[in-house]
Amino acid sequence: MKIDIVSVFPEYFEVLNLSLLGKAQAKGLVTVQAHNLRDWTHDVHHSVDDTPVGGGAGMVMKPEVWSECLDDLLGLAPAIIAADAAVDDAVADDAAVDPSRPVLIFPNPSAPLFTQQDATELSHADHLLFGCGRYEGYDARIPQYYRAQGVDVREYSIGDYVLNGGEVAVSVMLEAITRLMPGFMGNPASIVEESYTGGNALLEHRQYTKPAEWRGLRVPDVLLSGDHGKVDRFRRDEALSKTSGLRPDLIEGLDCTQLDKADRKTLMSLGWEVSGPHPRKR
Ligand code: 6GU
Repeated sequence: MKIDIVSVFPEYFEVLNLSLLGKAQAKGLVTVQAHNLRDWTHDVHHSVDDTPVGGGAGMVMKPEVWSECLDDLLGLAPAIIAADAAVDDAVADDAAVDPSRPVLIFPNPSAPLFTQQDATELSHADHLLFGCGRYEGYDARIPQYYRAQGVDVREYSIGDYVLNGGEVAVSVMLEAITRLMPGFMGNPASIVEESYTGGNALLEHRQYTKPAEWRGLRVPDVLLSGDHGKVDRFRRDEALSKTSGLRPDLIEGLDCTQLDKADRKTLMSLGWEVSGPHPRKR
């Protein structure tokens, strides 16, 4: 997988050379290149932003600088969109990735939330290009234009809070995406078990290691029993009750046909109705 990142703070991404992503780069699994947007400016001040049309606070990133940069990185020639062209402004954030098409991703606090499902989808791409906005954002015509050029353009927020720029969001998304690539993780089974994975996303059960007793606190006896069936049931029930309390929205998204008899019993004891297609709070 080839990953390009465009930012006015490319040094921020030096952290990506550390840890597992650094190892994946050394193994040749991914190449990550961070580019400085200002390298595509022509004025003495290397300016990348301008005041918002229509007024308001802050600055907006200029389309001309971005287009010179993105045309270079995507190997596209400049084009003019016809005045009567139907420009698709839809935010196609959850379509399947076609590995032969580059995916252009803009972090944006006003976009749909980035989820594990998006990370899984994007882990199948051959070329990801991230454009980090700063200040109040970027000119809305940039994603519009590249969509019109046939690029798979996506915009994502990483949560309901505001960051100063897209850099942190890009490093979050990259970590979520790259760890799902085949060959990245030492133990792929740990991905299957973790929270948010698969169609039946639940928060993960609690974990313990040895010693069985530490400072007066004991590991639950069932985990020491050696009875794998009982251990699995205990963990599954804990995942269900934890999710029911902290993230009822995830319980509402479960497919009832995927629940076994014991799951249903546990959910009913937690106050859920499980006779329909999805659980409903009683
Ligand atoms: Cl993707 N960008 C910024 N600037 N702030 C955010 C965000 C993204 N997601 C949540 N907050």
